[in-house]
Amino acid sequence: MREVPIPSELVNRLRHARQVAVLTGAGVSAESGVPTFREAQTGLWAQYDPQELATPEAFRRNPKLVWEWYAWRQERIRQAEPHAGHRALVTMEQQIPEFSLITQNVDGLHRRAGSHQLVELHGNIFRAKCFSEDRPVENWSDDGEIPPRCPRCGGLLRPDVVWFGEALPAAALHTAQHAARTTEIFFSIGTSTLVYPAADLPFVALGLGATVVEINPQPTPLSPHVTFSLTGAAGEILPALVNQTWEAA
Ligand code: BV8
Repeated sequence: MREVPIPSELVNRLRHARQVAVLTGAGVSAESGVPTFREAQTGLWAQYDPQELATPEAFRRNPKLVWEWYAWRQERIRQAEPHAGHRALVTMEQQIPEFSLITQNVDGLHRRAGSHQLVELHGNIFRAKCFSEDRPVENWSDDGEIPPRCPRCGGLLRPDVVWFGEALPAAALHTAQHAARTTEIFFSIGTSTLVYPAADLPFVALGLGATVVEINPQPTPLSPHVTFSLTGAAGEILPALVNQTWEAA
């Protein structure tokens, strides 16, 4: 497959950069076969709008339905593999002195690919917490009840992800905002730039004079403002970017 040509000015800036921050969204997992948030849900879940299900109100109203939706998503993610785009970000982390990978994705694919400097802004679908205590739960007895119950207080378990209307984990958000304020180059990859406060991060970097690069097959509210707009799939563009910046050096 012909490699996508990367603007030489971007290659030059990336080669000499000390600090790089990357924000990823569901589009980075799309080529691993994990549907994006905006893609229609399939089968049993086609009738539900994710933004309706990913809320505390939905869980209070029907905890079994919400727990089963996440179990279905976990199963799809278990069948997925990180792709060359995820691996290109691992190479970037190895090449850049101060690198931050901030993800909105809850699927854990960056960690499976080998990324370490990772900030999971919206939690992780494979972790559970007690809905009553709002504290993590590692193990619980599987007596068939759905959702399972907290071994400490008997409250219902829920996925350890950030639902709409819920605050992001303070430490993760603080780290992400610091990275956006101090970075030389900010990449916004595979995100519709619609969900706040994550969607604010590229604009913070832009406002402070960072080079902002967007990688997305579609335009987003960020697109008119970026320094470089690479139109296409993360799984194609990221390996080309890494090859032309470091391998070809
Ligand atoms: C909060 C986890 C307040 C759950 C998710 C202004 C300021 C602050 C808040 C708000 C605000 N306005 C509105 C709000 C409320 C809300 C919000 O932003 N709503 C939007 C819809 C307007 N925000 C919140 O509720 C947040 N909480 O603000 O709380 C608060 C503060 C203090 C105290 C109490 C309360 C919480 C938001 C987090 C919600 N949780 N996920 C789960 O997964 O089940 S969000 C979820 O949707 C994902 O995590 C992701 O972040 C988001 C979807 O966004 P994307 O990742 O961008 O994915 P999407 O499908 O939209 O787009 C895919 C993109 O990829 C597309 O652009 C496509 O073109 C591209 N693409 C496709 N294929 C590829 C590709 N790109 C590259 N390569 C490809 N191959």
